[in-house]
Amino acid sequence: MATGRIIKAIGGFYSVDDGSKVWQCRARGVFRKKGITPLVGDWVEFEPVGTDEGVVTEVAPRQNSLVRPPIANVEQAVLVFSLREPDFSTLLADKFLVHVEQAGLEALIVLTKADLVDDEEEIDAVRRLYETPGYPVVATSTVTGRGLEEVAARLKDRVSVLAGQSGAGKSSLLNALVPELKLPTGAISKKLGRGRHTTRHVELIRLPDGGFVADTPGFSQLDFGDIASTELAACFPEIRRAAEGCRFRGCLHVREPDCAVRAAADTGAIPPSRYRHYLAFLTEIREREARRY
Ligand SMILES: Nc1nc2c(ncn2[C@@H]2O[C@H](COP(=O)(O)OP(=O)(O)O)[C@@H](O)[C@H]2O)c(=O)[nH]1
Ligand SMILES: [Mg+2]
Ligand SMILES: [Zn+2]
Repeated sequence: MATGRIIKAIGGFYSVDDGSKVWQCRARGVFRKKGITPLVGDWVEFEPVGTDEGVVTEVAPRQNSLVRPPIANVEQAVLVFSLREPDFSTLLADKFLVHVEQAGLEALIVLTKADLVDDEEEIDAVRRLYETPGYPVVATSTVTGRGLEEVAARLKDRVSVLAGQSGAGKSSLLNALVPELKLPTGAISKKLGRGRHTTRHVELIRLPDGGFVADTPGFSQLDFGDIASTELAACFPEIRRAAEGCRFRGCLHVREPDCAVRAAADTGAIPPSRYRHYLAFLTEIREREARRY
């Protein structure tokens, strides 16, 4: 009996990485009966057949699993935002962060294209903004090499999924971390068309220093579809903490009396933009809930 991690799944075939080599496995029929589909990211037991094939016999309990992309045991979301082309948007960043929190993942914010920014203070301001909720921020450039070592260190020995809008620099960043990858970037990747990419299987890419990154972007839909208005505050760590001081348990931190969140936003202890985005997302979610009931 051997153990490993599924790094690729195509049509009932699973590539299982045992730490030193990759085995081509099928899954035992019992999984189908039990309603278990092995996922990329799963830790499994398998029975070797010959020198490089095998049969998956056991799937270890999952820490978590994402639906899109379908991956198990992801630990970290790497949110990739460009500082320029397009400009950094705190609204977009906060939207992604809510989805990361909802999925129960840790977040790492990677700012790309730092070579296009003249004023270093702009980067420091983003770093300070996300210190309050507690998200690490790394400024990078694939042109100058800035920040790449720190990103590699933060990805080491973990399973991460990249997220971020098209053009943010995700493929460029992956190419810089894993040189033999040679993913298409920029104009070339757009020319290849979406169809090819959206129908692709999910695969975990092994990082040179250890750890894996999913090769498909996570959180492609940012519509708050599965977040309830009562759950939103918990997706902002600094609001979640401040809410312990609110007078009412069900406080939504809008206009309720003795709201500790609103008080903290007034003093700046909660960054004003974060509180503003909380209110904007809350409105969006409540409108959806009103339509539904
Ligand atoms: N100046 C500069 N341009 C970059 C950097 N990273 C990516 N780009 C450019 O940004 C565009 C989009 O990059 P790409 O990696 O394809 O983004 P993706 O859509 O998120 O995968 C391409 O034209 C890249 O050459 C960077 O650090 N500095
Ligand atoms: Mg890309
Ligand atoms: Zn409150």
